[in-house]
Amino acid sequence: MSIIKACIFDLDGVIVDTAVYHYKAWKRLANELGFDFTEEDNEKLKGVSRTRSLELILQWGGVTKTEAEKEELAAQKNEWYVEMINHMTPAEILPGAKEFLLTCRAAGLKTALGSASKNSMTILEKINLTALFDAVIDGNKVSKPKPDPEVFLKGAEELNVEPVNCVIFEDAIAGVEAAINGGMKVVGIGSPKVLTGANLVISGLNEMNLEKLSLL
Ligand code: B16
Ligand code: MG
Repeated sequence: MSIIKACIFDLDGVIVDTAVYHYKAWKRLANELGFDFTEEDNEKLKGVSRTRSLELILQWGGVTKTEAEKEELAAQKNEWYVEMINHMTPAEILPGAKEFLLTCRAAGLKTALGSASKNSMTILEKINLTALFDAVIDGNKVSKPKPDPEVFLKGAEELNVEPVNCVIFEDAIAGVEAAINGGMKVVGIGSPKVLTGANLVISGLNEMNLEKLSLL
């Protein structure tokens, strides 16, 4: 058991399901390049950075591109993605996420976002949750992708809380590993078969409460 002073949340798959929009935009790009990929393949892109996602997709399609072309393709995908997230509303917040954030804050716990996405601020504003985070660490502030713990360690630092007193909420295996690598507690959101190594696995934040937090 440890004393939890802060909760750090991943965005996609924990607070909102932006994976559907990422999938639509990447699929459109792949289709324009003359190939397709499945929703099952899309699972492998969760929590993975934009650059790395593009590399994986090009590999699946057997397509080779120069660095300059890759930059253009990533920018095109992001343009389509941003068009979609600009239409997001608070109705898209995943069940229990807002309630648990409020519970944490009412209990005096600090809250932060720890996401790979460079679009996190836009999403938080669209879903009207910006005010519930004491710190936002996203793809614009980190150089090393998960499973490197950089994103979460920066979150702990900005909150002025020791890593050992932080719990991370993550849906991707690379994110669970990042939390462990940072010496933090981790609650996996998804399947216990996939998120091995997490201290607790739940299907969504609607299953989380302060009692479960105190038992970590
Ligand atoms: P962007 P998370 C991740 O968000 C997504 O799961 C992943 O699919 C995406 O490629 C990545 O953000 C980068 O997003 O293109 O908006 O910078 O799960 O770390 O909140
Ligand atoms: Mg995620």
